[in-house]
Amino acid sequence: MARIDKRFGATDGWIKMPDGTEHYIFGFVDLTGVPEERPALYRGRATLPGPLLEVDEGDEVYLTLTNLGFPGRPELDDTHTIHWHGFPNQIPLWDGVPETSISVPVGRSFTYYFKPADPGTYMYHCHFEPVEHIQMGMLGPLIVRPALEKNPAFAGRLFAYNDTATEYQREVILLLTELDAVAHSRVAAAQPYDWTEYRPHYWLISGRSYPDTVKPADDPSLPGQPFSALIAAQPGEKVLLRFINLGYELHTLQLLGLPLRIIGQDAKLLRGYHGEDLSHSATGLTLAAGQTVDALVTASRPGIYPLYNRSYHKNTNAGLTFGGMVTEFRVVP
Ligand SMILES: [Cu+2]
Repeated sequence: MARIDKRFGATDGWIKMPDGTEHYIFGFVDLTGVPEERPALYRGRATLPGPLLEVDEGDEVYLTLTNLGFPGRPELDDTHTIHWHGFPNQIPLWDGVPETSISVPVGRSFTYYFKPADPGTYMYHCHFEPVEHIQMGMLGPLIVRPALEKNPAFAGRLFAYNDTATEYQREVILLLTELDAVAHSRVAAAQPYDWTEYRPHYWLISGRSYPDTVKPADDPSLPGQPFSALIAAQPGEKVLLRFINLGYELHTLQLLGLPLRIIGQDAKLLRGYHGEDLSHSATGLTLAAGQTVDALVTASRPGIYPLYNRSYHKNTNAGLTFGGMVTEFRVVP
């Protein structure tokens, strides 16, 4: 365990869809290590999703949030927070629910403290006007790595949980959201939007719509969407897929050709009261909004295996071309 000091900025930005359209977002940027005179240079550079927050079980995490304001909406003085969704040990002051703690005004900073006790896959999001701020992009993945990895007997090996049966060689985060282009354009133009009329046009994995999902991380054509959703492995490797649903819809995903072993849900290893192994084999999985699922897949033989949303109307870019919540699992020798 160690002391971890991180700093995120809250600001706005733009993302692109494969059809060439651009969409205004709110979001976070990583300011960790940025000199004190420079954070303002990160205004307008939010990414979707926000930076990966990755810590070890037992770490003492100090996460400072600086509100950089919205260059695209300079009149909007919304405050922001960081809420660690599904974290059971939080003190209300640092839980990020603005009604019961503190939210951060433009130009100010606040430091959150977390001491993670339970490994697994989580998510964080802003909790100020959350219906708007989450859909606008103020969200990101959060991973707590198990203490087992620090055991000298297992040096250099990777585990999802404190159980040797959860060993893997590669991991991919698949963070699911949707995008209502009308809502985003109305927010960009400072117009009201009735969120009960939410109706997505794009379905995203880690901020991207297929075929952009399989482009590499930090692809220069997608500066606001730095995360790749391509799953690439060599034959025989075990791949941990960390599914996170931070959209507002229920999503059912299917992987064709390679069985999934569902080992964890909502940052809990699937074990019964008496330690029974409740992990199970599946061809697909369903995630409600706010849920996470950990699945192990053995890359048993070479090939390209599609991972896609079983609701076929979500396999599209705005209903015009094939795309959407689709990616590829490539097993290459
Ligand atoms: Cu916010």
